[in-house]
Amino acid sequence: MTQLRFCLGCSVEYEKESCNSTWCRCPVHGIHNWKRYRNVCLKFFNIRTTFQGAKMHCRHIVQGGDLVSIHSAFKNQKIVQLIQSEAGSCPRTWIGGHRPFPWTDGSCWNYSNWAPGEPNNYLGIERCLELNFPHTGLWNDFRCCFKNAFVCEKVL
Ligand SMILES: [Ca+2]
Repeated sequence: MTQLRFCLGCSVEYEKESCNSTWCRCPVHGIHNWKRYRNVCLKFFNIRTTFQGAKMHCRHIVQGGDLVSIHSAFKNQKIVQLIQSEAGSCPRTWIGGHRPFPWTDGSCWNYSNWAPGEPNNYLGIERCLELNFPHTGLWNDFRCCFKNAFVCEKVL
């Protein structure tokens, strides 16, 4: 059963109640080994770089690319699953949130999965959003200059 979740002023997020654990091939010409999740193509980069470096990489590697934005618990779970399958672990990973937390791709902020006590903006310098800290699947605001792995997304 498919549920439509609308977000005013932003794109429509399609959610599915049941989870198919297999990934579809991404149909975008010129990018290889990207995974498809509903209407987006995803790629985990197990390369440690700054938030800005990660964002620029996503934008340069494919037209319309950006750091991934997450709008549901289901998608959060899929991203964690992607990272685990590619890395064999759950490293700290940049996703496309930047204080005051609209997503870098311009989509609306309608979901979050902050770790307890986060976002704490520790020392007033935590402006970027990482996944998998302090535990798998949870979010933390952190220093943008820290070097993390990252996940890119391209909307189809
Ligand atoms: Ca924090």
